[in-house]
Amino acid sequence: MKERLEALRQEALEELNQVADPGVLNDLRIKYLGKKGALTEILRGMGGLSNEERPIIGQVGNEVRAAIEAVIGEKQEQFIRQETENRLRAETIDVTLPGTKVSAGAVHPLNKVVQEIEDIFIGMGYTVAEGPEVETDYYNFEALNLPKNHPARDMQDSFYITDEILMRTQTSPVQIRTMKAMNGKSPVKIICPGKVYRRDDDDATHSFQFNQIEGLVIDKNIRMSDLKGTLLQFVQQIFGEQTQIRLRPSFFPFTEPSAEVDVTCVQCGGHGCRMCKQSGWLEILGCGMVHPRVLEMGGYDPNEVSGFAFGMGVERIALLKYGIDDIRHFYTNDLRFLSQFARM
Ligand code: 2NL
Repeated sequence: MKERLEALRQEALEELNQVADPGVLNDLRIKYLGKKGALTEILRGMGGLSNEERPIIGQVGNEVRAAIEAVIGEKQEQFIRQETENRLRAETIDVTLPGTKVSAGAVHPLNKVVQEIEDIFIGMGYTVAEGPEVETDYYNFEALNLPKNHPARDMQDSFYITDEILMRTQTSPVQIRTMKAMNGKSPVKIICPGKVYRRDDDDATHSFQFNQIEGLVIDKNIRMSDLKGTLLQFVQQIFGEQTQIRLRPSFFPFTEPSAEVDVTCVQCGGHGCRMCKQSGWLEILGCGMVHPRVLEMGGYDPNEVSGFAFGMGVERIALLKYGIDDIRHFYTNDLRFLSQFARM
């Protein structure tokens, strides 16, 4: 029996030493040490041994078991080490490789200027108001003191959808809507940014669709000097505090009196250069005191309150601010152009 045990130890150790797979190792463990394994099988014969022989054979049996278990334990540890090593090797990353470039978008320069203008007026207590781009003839013209057949309606050829519905030609209808919604309450202090539409042939300075910002203030005792002070504040914030303004008499059907506003040239500061055609001045917006008939149509009593209004083209402000020579750059989405504004 002792010989059988020694032979089993020999056979088991030889076989175990060749194992290269954890699954096979487990099979061998069952084969030699399992409940129905070879070792148990041999030891089952111990019942027929004498009292002297039994402890000796029992000890040999335990030694054989211990020897086999030791080899299995070693093998198991070796497999775990091997597996960890393999995994680490597979997961190795080269931290010196260059990363993947992520290209981030940026706010469009036109929207940037809109946001900047909004911020300036919000800082002066204004609220931003928006409204529909498809308008009725009434809100776009009639309520602005431009009755049908008024010659000024030819000033801006419009995109009509029906006889009564058109693409708005300015953001003023938003202001009329706001006035009506206020039910005669004052003060009104709003700016209205948005897209407007005119039947122009596109060129370096014209587009059939462009962005406008209009402003409207209504309250008791609003005077032309309030308008002038507000505009001076505005231009000094957007173009720099050295900027000055001048008002030239003009005409709009919805304001009386009306004025055109020039700023000292952003390029030469007023000395005269190519940009300002040697005049030292650049026209940037139109404005005036709200016409009494417009106040009335908006639900206000012109004997109680007065107001001022102004309107500017965002593209023109952006052209001047950034020294761009063609508004078509704003619409063609060339990244070589747009990316220049990403970090400004
Ligand atoms: C320009 C001139 C202007 C207004 C817009 C306005 C609006 C209401 C009442 C009175 Cl509700 N006026 N808007 C006034 C003067 C000029 O725009 O050249 N825009 C590009």
